[in-house]
Amino acid sequence: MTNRDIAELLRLIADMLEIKGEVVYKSLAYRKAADSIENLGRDIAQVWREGRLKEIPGVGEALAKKLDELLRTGRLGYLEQLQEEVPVGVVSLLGIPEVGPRTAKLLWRELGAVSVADVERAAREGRVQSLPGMGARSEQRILEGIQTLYRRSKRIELGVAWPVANGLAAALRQALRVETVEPVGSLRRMKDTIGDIDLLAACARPEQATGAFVKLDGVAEVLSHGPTRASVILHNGLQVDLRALEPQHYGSLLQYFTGSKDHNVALRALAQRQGLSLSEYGFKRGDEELLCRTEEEVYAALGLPWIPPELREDRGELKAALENRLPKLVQRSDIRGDLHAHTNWSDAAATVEEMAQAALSRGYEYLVISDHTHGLGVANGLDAQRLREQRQELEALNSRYPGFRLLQGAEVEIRADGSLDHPDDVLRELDVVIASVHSGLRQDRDTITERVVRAMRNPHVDVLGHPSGRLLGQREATNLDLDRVIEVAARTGVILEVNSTPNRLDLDDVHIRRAVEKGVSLAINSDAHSTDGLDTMDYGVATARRGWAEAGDVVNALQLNDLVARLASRERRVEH
Ligand code: DGT
Ligand code: CA
Ligand code: CA
Ligand code: ZN
Repeated sequence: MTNRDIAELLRLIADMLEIKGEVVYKSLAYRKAADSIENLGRDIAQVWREGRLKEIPGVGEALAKKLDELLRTGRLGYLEQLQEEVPVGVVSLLGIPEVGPRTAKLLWRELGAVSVADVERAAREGRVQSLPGMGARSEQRILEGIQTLYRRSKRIELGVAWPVANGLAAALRQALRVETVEPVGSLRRMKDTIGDIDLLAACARPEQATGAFVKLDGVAEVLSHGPTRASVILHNGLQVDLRALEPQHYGSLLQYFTGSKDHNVALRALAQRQGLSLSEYGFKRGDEELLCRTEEEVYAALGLPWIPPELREDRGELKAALENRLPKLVQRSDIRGDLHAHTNWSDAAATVEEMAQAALSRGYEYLVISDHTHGLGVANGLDAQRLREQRQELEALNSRYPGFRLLQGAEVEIRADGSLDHPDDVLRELDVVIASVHSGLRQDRDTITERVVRAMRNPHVDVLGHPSGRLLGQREATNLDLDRVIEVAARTGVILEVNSTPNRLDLDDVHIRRAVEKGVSLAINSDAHSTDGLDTMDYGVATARRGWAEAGDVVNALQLNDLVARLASRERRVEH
């Protein structure tokens, strides 16, 4: 058990004591001990082995006995006894702003509420206002508190959290005049959604970092503030945790707080097999301590190469590292162009020329203009005649920008029966055909899978756009059988898109990995609807990296000529 695990257990006990209505100093004592264990600066298991638990501030005789039981057996009789009296669900009511221990107890005893949902239902039915000491106003405040809680507990998109976290990190670097402030946790692993933002800072006086952090612009509420850690809520509702420490531990802490938890558990087990104990503070072999200033040193101590954060999900990365066959992940700098961008020919604002200039300024060699087709009901979808007109504009621009090439594509709707929105003789004229599903998303598994597979068998279809159709936080993926799609893509040479729009990130990391294993090509596309939209490419590249993709798996890492040849070869491979 880590210091943090134990601190959380002690806080749980404190919450339960408060709900039971025990004298206040008891729960305060548990909270104080939790704080000092968390800020100990050493692995508590080590302190325990040295028989020095009672030297921890706030830990007396009784608590030392409980900690000993916990560290020895992994269980705590006292907690189990409390849990028989107070259901854990009642503790979760404390998460509602406006609900303290007294109210939680009332809601539980009088209404039988053991979850936030129970309280919400009771409040909506007007059953809360009639409780002793409550009224219509307090009932309303509880309902509002529940909405705030739901907003806070919702995972947020990587694309929303990333700029916020980097802005905070930059502000903190400036305030402290130190270089080492970094996002860690799921954000550093570039997960598609983020529970909360974690930052890590190294400086000689950690309390200066936490002090500056809670005063940053954008902080709405300080949840906790100690010498080495602090948590705040920003005005936009995001929670941010900061850990600060002295530079000599930085590598170990960076590794620990990057996670994932599962990766760390596996890494600790590997260390143990080598006779080393690994904690957030460094390694130990017997009494000998090994501090790591850099993350490379942490992995090197176990005979491993450094593992990119995107791979740290305990999905085989340690085995691959041990066998020296980690993938050489695709990088942003490998990307030579974008195969999916919209213009004011259909539903976006920018002109073709503005998009071309934006692509050029990002160092691209090519850009595919892929506006929507006419059948989609999207404002201004292109018919065959307008596609020909657009082609002329692209060619005129191509002659003005040597060394850069606009290609003509279209994002063609896959109709409910799997036919496409344009006939073959129109599709044949296009450089790149992206086929996507935007309507009829609720078809059953067989129907939608056959529909998409039929479209993939059309020899003119090059790319399957945002295959799963998910919209993060908004809409689940369709019933499409992605494993079958991956199989068909492997056979037919259809390229699967990694759509980089932050609320899509579709394919996701798991399916990218399966596609890569089957030799399927990917196109990492922004699906930009504005010039700035091209920059979402970063999130798509990160997602592809989480799926173990290398540059060789990605068609828009190809030079223009090779890309054109790859697209041409596709028609010859199709089964009929
Ligand atoms: P999230 O916030 O849900 O998107 O996911 P993470 O991975 O950012 O998780 P978070 O914020 O709870 O913790 C950040 C990192 O700290 C996590 O990736 C690994 C480490 N960590 C956190 N809690 C624990 C724990 O209870 N045990 C262990 N071993 N590591 C933890
Ligand atoms: Ca986090
Ligand atoms: Ca966190
Ligand atoms: Zn699109």
